[in-house]
Amino acid sequence: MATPVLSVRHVSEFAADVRESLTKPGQRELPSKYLYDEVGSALFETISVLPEYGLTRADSRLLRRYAAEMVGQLPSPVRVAELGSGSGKKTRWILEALSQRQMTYYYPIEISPHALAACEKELGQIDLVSVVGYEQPYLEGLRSVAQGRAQHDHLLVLFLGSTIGNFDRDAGDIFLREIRETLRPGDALLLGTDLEKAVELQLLAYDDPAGVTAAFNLNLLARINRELGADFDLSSFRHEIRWNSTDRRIEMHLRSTRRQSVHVPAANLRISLNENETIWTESSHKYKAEEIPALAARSGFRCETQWIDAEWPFAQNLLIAS
Ligand code: AVJ
Repeated sequence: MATPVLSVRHVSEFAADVRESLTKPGQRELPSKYLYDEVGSALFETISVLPEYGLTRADSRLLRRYAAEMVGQLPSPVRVAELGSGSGKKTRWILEALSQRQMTYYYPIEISPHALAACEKELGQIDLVSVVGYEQPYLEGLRSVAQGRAQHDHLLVLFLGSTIGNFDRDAGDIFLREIRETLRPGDALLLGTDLEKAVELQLLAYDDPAGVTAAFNLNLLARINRELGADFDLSSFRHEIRWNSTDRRIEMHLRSTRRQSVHVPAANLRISLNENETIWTESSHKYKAEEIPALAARSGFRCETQWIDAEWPFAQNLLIAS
């Protein structure tokens, strides 16, 4: 439960991160993990049903179609931890397949209390599945789960939805290595990665005509207004999407349409933005299926199997800790 002390810690961490990223020399930024408050999570749920954004449907399709095959390649007994479960909808297939062979323990790790509650509700009703949520950052939660298991229990870590794509490539490598350090040989990581596709499709997926992604992006400023007492004028910012072909990633920005100053009282911060200056709010790296085995090897895993969606290029990669 969120005690007052905890929420003070959350607010001050949020304020410190906003302050640091908005005052970066050169390009201003905001950390993408803050896109997911209650409003942002609901907007993302809507994005995931847009015809232009095939990523989430491809992810779920692969899990639904191949759950039995995936589970067949896991050690036994195995407990499941998920990093950033969101609503947990697409995890159902894996849990149902596993519960055919054993009592299944599922640990969603999620910093959004609202998403965590939705996930516990959605998946807590499956027979022979026990759900214990951790409202913690990914690695802290994973360490708690790993330390709490018995000697003979293996772990399956789920890192779905191409969330790895939000990390810069170097940071992604480091993050996988940190996951690996919490695991024992034979433990598994199911990693979802969105694959490179035609640039027009990628741009449209992040700049949908109905403007849902624009609202998702702008909500980050609205959240800073709500939680940190800031005075961002949302009508003076425009959603902007770029394809960075060098780093093979979509970049999401908010462009200031006029010269303006902004006050963020809880972060003790005042900034002035030039006309056309942008705040960089998210990167979504795209992958080639062939680069995953090397990525796995660099972080102490071997890539056992890849399942690729034919309709929307996306890969589920089953990595086994070496
Ligand atoms: C939830 C990280 C997979 O990067 O595609 C969707 C978030 N951002 N539209 C992504 C997102 C804009 C998304 N992930």
